[in-house]
Amino acid sequence: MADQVELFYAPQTRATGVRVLLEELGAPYTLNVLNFKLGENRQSGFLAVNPAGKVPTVRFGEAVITEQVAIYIYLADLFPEKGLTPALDDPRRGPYLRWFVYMASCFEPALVDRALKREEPPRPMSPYGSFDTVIENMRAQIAKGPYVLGDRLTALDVLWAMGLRWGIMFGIVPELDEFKRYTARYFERPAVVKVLQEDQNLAREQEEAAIAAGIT
Ligand SMILES: N[C@@H](CCC(=O)N[C@@H](CS)C(=O)NCC(=O)O)C(=O)O
Repeated sequence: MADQVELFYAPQTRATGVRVLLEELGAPYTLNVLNFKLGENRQSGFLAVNPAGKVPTVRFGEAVITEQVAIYIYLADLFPEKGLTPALDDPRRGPYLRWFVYMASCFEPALVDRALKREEPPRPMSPYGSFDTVIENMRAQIAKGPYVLGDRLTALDVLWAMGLRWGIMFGIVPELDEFKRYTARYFERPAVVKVLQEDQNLAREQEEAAIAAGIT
């Protein structure tokens, strides 16, 4: 078995949250940083790993894992002793999976439709119901707090704190008090502070490399 998780990475993307999770887990990892501005995610080397050309992508031994939700679940399970995942027989396991999948199957599609000003699909056909329902479901769950699963910090909180923060920053998710309190509390954690700081440096370096290559 490999001893390092390899994370294909670009700063200020969904991969940022995965790196925060790796820090939270104290996992040994290497970053394989791609500069989107230089099109490095569209080059054959990376496309052979993930034909979608997207990050986060993780390689661990022979296993390649794409889709951020799958990656979070996989990594938290890989290091169960860190306590960020409920065990298979823990009653919280079901809700844990529920709120992970809700990100990919409801929250993100609802946000994309809203961001692109697309009409919501008719309710019976919509995978997420309505944008307002998605926001209210998350608000109500987070209001129970202090974490998504109540009194226990899990890998879910990395995903949701990052997702809600980005959604608010882009003006798509409403700035509800519950979301602001929740994300502010999570963003004080050393793992997030460290990764966001390093992301700023990486983003600057990538911008400079693009300018040097004549791409603006
Ligand atoms: N369904 C994927 C989406 C990943 C995704 O869209 N990643 C963006 C960065 S946040 C990306 O790699 N964009 C580059 C591109 O598509 O060219 C997931 O959940 O991980």
